[in-house]
Amino acid sequence: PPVLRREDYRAPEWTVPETDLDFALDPSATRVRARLSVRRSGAHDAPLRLDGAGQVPLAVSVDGVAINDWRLEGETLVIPLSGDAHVVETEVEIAPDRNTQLMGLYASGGNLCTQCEAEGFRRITYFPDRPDVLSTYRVRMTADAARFPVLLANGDPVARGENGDGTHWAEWHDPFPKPSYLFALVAGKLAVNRSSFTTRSGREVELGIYVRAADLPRTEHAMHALKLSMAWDERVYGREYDLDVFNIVAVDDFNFGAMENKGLNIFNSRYILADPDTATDYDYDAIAAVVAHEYFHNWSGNRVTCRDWFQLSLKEGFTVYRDQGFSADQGSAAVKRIEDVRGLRAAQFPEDAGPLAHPIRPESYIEISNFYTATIYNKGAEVIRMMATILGPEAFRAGSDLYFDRFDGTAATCEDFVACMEEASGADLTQFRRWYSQAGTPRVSASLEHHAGSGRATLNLGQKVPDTPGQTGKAPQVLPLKVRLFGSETGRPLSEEQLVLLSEPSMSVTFETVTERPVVSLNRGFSAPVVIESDRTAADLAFLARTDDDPFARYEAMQQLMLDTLIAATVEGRADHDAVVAAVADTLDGATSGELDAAFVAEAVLLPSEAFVGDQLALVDPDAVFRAREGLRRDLGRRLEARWRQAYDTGAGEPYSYTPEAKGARRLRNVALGYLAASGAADAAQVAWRQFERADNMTDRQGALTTLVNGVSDEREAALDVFYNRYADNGLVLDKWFQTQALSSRDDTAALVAALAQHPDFTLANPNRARALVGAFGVNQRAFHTEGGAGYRWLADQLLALDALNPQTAAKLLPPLGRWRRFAPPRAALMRAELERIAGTPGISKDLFEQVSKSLE
Ligand code: BAL
Ligand code: ZN
Repeated sequence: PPVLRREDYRAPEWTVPETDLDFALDPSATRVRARLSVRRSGAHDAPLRLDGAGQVPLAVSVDGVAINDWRLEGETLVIPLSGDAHVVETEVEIAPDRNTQLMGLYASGGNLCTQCEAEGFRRITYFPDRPDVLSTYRVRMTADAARFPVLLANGDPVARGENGDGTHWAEWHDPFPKPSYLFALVAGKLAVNRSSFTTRSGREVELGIYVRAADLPRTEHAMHALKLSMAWDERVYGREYDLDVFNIVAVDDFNFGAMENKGLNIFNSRYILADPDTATDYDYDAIAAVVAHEYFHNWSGNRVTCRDWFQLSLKEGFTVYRDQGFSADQGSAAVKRIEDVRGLRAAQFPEDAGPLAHPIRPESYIEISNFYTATIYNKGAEVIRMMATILGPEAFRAGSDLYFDRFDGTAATCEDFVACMEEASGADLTQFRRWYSQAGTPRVSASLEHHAGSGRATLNLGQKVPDTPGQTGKAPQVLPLKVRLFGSETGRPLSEEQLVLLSEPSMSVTFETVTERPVVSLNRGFSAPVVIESDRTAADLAFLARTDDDPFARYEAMQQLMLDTLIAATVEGRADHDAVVAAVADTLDGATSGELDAAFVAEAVLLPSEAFVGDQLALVDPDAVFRAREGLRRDLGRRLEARWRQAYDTGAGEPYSYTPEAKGARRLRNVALGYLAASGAADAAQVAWRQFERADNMTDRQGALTTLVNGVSDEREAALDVFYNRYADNGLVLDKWFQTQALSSRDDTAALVAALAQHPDFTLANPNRARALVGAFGVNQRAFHTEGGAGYRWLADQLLALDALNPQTAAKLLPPLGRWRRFAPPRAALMRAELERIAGTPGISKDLFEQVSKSLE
């Protein structure tokens, strides 16, 4: 398959100012008639080229006259045109119910819906399917009135009516020019939760969340989040909604989390449906974040879109940054930051260190679907965050206003965004731009010298950006590092917080009047997405974990202490747990005394994941990492048993409520339960079972199930049965049932997962279900790397089967196999062999081909 390169970008030869679509909807045979007004752009005599995929033209006409001098080049429809402006009409037939890729128009749960980003629109009709061709859309849908009573499309509804033959029709008009990837339609039997929002200029917006009738009671949280998002974007970014209606539809079969189609967001139902009985606190938070994210795209993505797909982070990085800000404002900003950094380290750091590493603005791709990555999204958000940190809030907001103002209604580039930030602030971001072109997680070395006599302390910093595939010998980047000194004797701050811009390979920062031995708090708030290598001792880290006034830095010191301990245990078999036990005890006491909030404490006392520990090692020994981590967990459980029981009992028996305090208490209780079980306490399974049985909410029920599933007990089997039977008709909760088992730390997880793939409720056709079992297994480091390579074989088999249905989802689940270089033989060889088997399978998709071939390079 061809490789597309950023440098090859050319402006479109033809534009399409207006698009009229007419759908005769039917699951097995939908007719699509498209009427495009096209205009020649620039002086050239090139024909009109329209992208298509999977269909053939049934009719083509120009200015109302049928033509037959069109041709197909591959799947591209080429139409010779003599003038500078024409009306081109095409007709095709497509079969939504045979669309298993879930790109274009497809069937889900008896309804019809679309997914067009990035290149799904070409599977619906012939069109210049690229984000820099913006068009206004008028859409008419005709369908069986009984089967598809609801007909929705982008924009505002214009008219609807009956045809007298059992069919009905509806027409929608979207006045905002948009690229084809934002097109959407939905037809089906759906109930609606209606509400409204008045914008700050007094515009009344009708809001609707469409779901299956039975799910209607589970839409309130999403509706609330939507209104909060609309108000937040007005207040924080000055962005107001622009149409008379804003609709959301939830569907069960969806490749992404959700999609920001103009005025008609389509969501994976897992990011809409919630009630206390079926959704965890984590689900509630994720729903609010995704609702906000899609809503915020109305400006950062829709009003200003991307010129080409190499600019994807322009809208995704910025929008993730925006949704993170929204979520931080809804509860504890510190806990939100900790969660985001945990997520970055779990998904993006390994990507940046592996065969699929790419800059946030990639230079090339084979299949753009493979670039909806943690790097584009989450590292992209970190890059925006660094700009905000460097410029300060006022200048950043001025830059964002300028960007929206200048590029409204157009397709822009990352460079346009950075240039607006420069213009509004007067800052020079020339070197900062390297964040867009260089992949890899920078490594920062830090050491602190103190001269007691002069009262001077010197912080020596160095940076190195590691080599990544295709990129070696990189130039230094601009790293904004927030630092502060604390006195190790008094615990007092010895300096203000300072923003250090490390832009050279090395630099020194001097602090005066440092009257006692200082300890440095570094990269506070995770101000730069880097790895810090410092000479701080275990005692220094324990000190910061206890005293730092930045909650993130406090968490970070604790994590580093745990990580150092786990690495020593893994590599040297040295199990000196004293410092960690003391720091965890202190932190738990902070919860008891009320000094620290429970949600923070729950995060702070969690050990780094096995995968993250593995990421620090030259070669990963999954069994040694597991043993080291379990050893520390057991020790923490045993030596602090009384404290865990106390934490567990705090707030026990309180009826469910969804407040930050109640959420924090549930989180800490479930962490405590995990440690209690790790300690080997004789009553742990009974305690978990009691929680499971009495729970009045999913957070507690699933927390108990997770603990039980990690062990061997009668309670485990009983809980799995009860859970399954209770939720047999709720797909989203069954996903949890599969996922919890796939993430289990039991020795026999690989075999249990293989057996679960034979369960009647398992299907690869539903992406959520595939991710719940196959995706979760791939990130269960110990289970996936079970000796002998059975896990590798099983994953490869699943990927090949899934690729035949849904290439996009299959390709996203490949990375665990691609990390073979990080493992010693025989694992590395076994993993490679499976990659080669996939690569050698005839007919694999270009999605999977790209991932597998890069992983083998
Ligand atoms: N644009 C794809 C889904 C999302 O990032 O919102
Ligand atoms: Zn997005």
